[in-house]
Amino acid sequence: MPTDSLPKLSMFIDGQWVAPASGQYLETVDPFTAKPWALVPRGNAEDADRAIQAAHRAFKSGPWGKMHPSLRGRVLQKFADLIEANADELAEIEVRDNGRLLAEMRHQIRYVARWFHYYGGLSDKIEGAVHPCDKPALSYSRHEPLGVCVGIVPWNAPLFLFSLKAAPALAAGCTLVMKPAEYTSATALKLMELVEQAGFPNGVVNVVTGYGPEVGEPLVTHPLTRHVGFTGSTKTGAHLYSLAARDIKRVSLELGGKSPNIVFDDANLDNAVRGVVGGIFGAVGQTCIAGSRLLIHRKVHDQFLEKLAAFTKTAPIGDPRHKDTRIGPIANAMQFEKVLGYIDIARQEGADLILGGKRPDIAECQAGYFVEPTIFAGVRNNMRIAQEEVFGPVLAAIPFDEVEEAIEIANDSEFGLAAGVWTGDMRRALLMSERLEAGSVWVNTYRDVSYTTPFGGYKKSGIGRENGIEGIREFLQTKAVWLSTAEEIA
Ligand code: TXE
Repeated sequence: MPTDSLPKLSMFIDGQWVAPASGQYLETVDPFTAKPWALVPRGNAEDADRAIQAAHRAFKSGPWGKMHPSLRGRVLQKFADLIEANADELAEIEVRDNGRLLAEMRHQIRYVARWFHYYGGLSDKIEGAVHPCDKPALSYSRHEPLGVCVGIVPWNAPLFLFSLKAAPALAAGCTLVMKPAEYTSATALKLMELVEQAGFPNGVVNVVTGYGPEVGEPLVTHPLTRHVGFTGSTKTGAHLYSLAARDIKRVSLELGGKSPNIVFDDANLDNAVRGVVGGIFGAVGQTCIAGSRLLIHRKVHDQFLEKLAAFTKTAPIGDPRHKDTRIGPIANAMQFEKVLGYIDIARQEGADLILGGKRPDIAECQAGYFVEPTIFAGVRNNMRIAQEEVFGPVLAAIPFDEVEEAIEIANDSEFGLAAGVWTGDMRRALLMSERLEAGSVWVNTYRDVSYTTPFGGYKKSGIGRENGIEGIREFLQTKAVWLSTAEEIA
């Protein structure tokens, strides 16, 4: 039973702070201490309906849909300024909820503001077209907002993923109902204080909280919902896709990955080590783009693994609030158990554990959900550890001899979110970037994402693109208009 002494948070619907219809709350837990620190409203279908109705009213009869895009853009940019000004406080809350490093979150939340600056600037630059017409008519097209959009986001980067969905949807003129993950709802709710200050009309941005099937699913199936933007597991994404299909709703899905990071023998190995470590141990491996498969050219295989293990060992593990910490806890108990389970699976499959593989023997890491950075060598690409998303600090190293072999292994995955290539040969870099089946390919770098650059998956990693100009198109629909110039209709 949730402890009543903890602070109770409220949902934000139609510009009001509201309690859940159920009267029930969930505990949200600090993964460093494994102790609850706040109570989050346990929303249900009734709350979902209130939020969708509010967003629908705001779209249909409120000022948002009719506001000139330049003015909408100004609200978004004011919101961006407020996020920047409050970044430290938001970062503290984010860390308390999901255990990410405080220094990293302070930086990430300032960066999040740029999504609202960028899309605020883009809102009045969406232009239609006049078409060369083969009839006696003027035909032109205009881009119109879809209407009520639902955003369902996970716990690994709560505010960042919230913003990737919210900024383009709002800039397009849509209204929003967001549902953060049940483990990490506090920052999305805190952000609503800034929504109030920025001057969004009531109902334009709403946040409901609680479990996916209880409050998320009714948002997806609601007849007034026009778009579902989801980031999370492929399993839940596929389920929501099928629900949205019943009413032909638009979806964008940003799902799992098993991204290869490919190191050739002509690479700058020191840079590659840093890129591989950042790619899999950054955010303790809890990123959709984690470079969780390491493909190493056999000529440098042993040398590279030695360097990699030596560098990884220097990363301090511990309190995510401490400025020197590089490896914090896993975000929640469910994920902690899952990661340890995959380490067992890899051992049973016969992979060779060369680093980590357990909870660290460090006093301050005994309460929280810590797992050491873990490296398995001798992995074959058909092992589960090479095919399934672990979403934790577990790297699977696979040797290769030829370029074609590296491409074949890299593409032998149901996922296709990202890939990294480390080489000194630009012709090879170009060849690889053409042949790799991935929505993002990084050459001599890894994990770069920007508001300017489209991001999304091939294969089971998703549908649609976030960020950049492509990102706003997800929230627009095109209307063709024909004006006859004929004097007489035949
Ligand atoms: O994910 P879910 P979970 C992967 C990762 C992780 C696994 C499970 O491998 O171990 O998924 O994590 C909401 N209707 N990723 O269980 O279920 C849920 O409340 C509507 C990768 O957390 O996908 C949360 O807000 N909503 C990923 C969101 O979906 C539903 C990031 C994500 O939850 C719902 C996270 C339903 N029926 C996990 N069921 C990435 N690629 O970034 C759940 N939700």
